[in-house]
Amino acid sequence: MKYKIALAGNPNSGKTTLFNCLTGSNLYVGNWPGVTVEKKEGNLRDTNKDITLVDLPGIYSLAPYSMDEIVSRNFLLEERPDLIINIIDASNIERNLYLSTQLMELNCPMVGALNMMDVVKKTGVEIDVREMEKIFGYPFIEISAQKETGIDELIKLVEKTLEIKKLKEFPQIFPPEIMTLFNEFDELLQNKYPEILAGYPRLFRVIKLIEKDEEVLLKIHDNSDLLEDIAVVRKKIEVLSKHDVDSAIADYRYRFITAGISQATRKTKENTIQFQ
Ligand code: GDP
Ligand code: K
Ligand code: MG
Repeated sequence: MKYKIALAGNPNSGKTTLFNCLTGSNLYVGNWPGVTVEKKEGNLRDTNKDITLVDLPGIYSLAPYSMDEIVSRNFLLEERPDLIINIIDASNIERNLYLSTQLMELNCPMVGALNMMDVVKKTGVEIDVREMEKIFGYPFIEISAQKETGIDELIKLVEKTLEIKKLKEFPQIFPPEIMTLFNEFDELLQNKYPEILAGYPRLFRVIKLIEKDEEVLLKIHDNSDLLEDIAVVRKKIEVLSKHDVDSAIADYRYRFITAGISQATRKTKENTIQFQ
């Protein structure tokens, strides 16, 4: 069995440093097809399994605004990796988890690597990784890519997560009344437009259509019936949230993250070191 896994995270989260820790010398460097964005692949070290690790360009979201975002997102949607290692700069945990809430919609097994823990520990912040798993629905591990701590444990966690056949249901990020709208729209898509973005993860497809994501709109070719159906859901979300759709969806994600973080972290001592 050959596995392909992806390393995804924000720019500056330590992706390159971690990639080098996890692979070693057997490295392939090239470009992503059609674009001059660097593509790096290597074999995961210290495992009996045949696991290729692909380093994705650093991104803040799965919105298609930059070439890096398009490359990362196309890889995740089209190549369907067996697992995502989501690297998170834990010294900037709330902002980094924003991408995580989007990755959670791809229906792919995931492991959260909380990086920069050497920095976090000095500030007296403790993160309860078991609690994080309960809240976010996938396992986390604390690492420092720079100090090379937690790397062996991360590799073990990746192996273990790959062996789990059935994907856990990720928790609901959005409140029940919004989830109801998403589910209704999902049903409508399946009944009325079964060919539209077939094969996309369902929740991802629903949200990207509702957001009128540029890349997704290109794929629906001005289907005016569908655009009308989208307008109807957008209106309902605006009424419920009292915001425009894009800020409402972003806002729900941040609320979910903020609540989760306050539950899973605690401060054990006063700040002795100021950073950022
Ligand atoms: P990338 O942009 O995600 O590829 O991030 P890099 O791997 O280039 O890392 C960004 C910066 O963070 C570099 O200066 C790294 O040396 C540093 N860095 C990476 N991991 C850690 C870590 O665990 N602890 C600390 N203190 N610095 C780190
Ligand atoms: K940095
Ligand atoms: Mg890098």
